[in-house]
Amino acid sequence: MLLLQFSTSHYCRKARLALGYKRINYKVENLTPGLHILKLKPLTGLSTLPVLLPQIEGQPQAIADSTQIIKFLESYQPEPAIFLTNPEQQTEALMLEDWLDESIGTATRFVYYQFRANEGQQVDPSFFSQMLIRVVRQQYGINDATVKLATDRLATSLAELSLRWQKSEYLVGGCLSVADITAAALLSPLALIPDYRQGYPWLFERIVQIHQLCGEKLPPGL
Ligand SMILES: N[C@@H](CCC(=O)N[C@@H](CS)C(=O)NCC(=O)O)C(=O)O
Repeated sequence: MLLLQFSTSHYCRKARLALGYKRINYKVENLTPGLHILKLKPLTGLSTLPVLLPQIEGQPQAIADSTQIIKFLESYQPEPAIFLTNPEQQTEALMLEDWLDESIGTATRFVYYQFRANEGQQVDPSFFSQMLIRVVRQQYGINDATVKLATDRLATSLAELSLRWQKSEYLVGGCLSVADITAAALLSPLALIPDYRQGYPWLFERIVQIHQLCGEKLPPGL
C-alpha cells in the first residue's frame, strides 16, 4: 500500500497510526503543498491528504479521507480491530471521531499555526517554513480572532477528553478504538506548545502510549 501524505499533517498521522496498529506494510510518498492538487484531483476529486492507494487487485484505486481510510483498513484486515464490537460503543467512538476530525483537528491547526507564526518561530525559522505557515494561515483564515475561538473550543474538548482518559485507558469501551487513535493524532501538534505541555501532562502521556502501541514515531516535541 502507498500512503500519499504531507509529512507534518496530523490527519496523515491518524492514517499512519491506524496502519501501524494493524501492522500493515506500507510506503509513504510525501507530496509538496500546492502541487499536491495536480496529483490528487484526478485521483480522488478532492484536494486533501491523506490518500491511500491500496495497490491490490480487486480493491479501490484510491481512498481519500482519514475516516474512509480507517473504514477500508478495518474491512481489509479486521484484526487487530479498531472498531468496537459493542454497537452502541462503536457508534459513540465514530461520533467522537467525527467531532475530533471536524472540530478539534481544525482547532488544533489554528492554535498550532498561531504558535508557529509567533513564539514558536524558532521551531523552524527557515524561509520555506515561514512562507508555508503564511500560506496555511491565509488558506484557513487563521488570525487572532479565529484563534481565540479555536482556543476556547480546544479547552472544552480537553475537559471532555480528560474526564474519559483519566477514568479509563480508553475513550470508549475496554480497548483501543478509532476514537483514541484520532485523538492521539489530531491533538499531537500541541506537544510543541509549552502552555499545553504544562497544562495537560496526562494528554501527552496518552499520546506517547498510543504511538508506541501503533509503532509510530513520536510527534515533534515528545
Ligand atoms: N477530513 C479530512 C481532512 C484532511 C485535511 O484537512 N488535510 C489537510 C492537511 S492537514 C490538507 O490536505 N490540506 C490541503 C488542502 O486542503 O488543499 C481527513 O480526515 O482526511
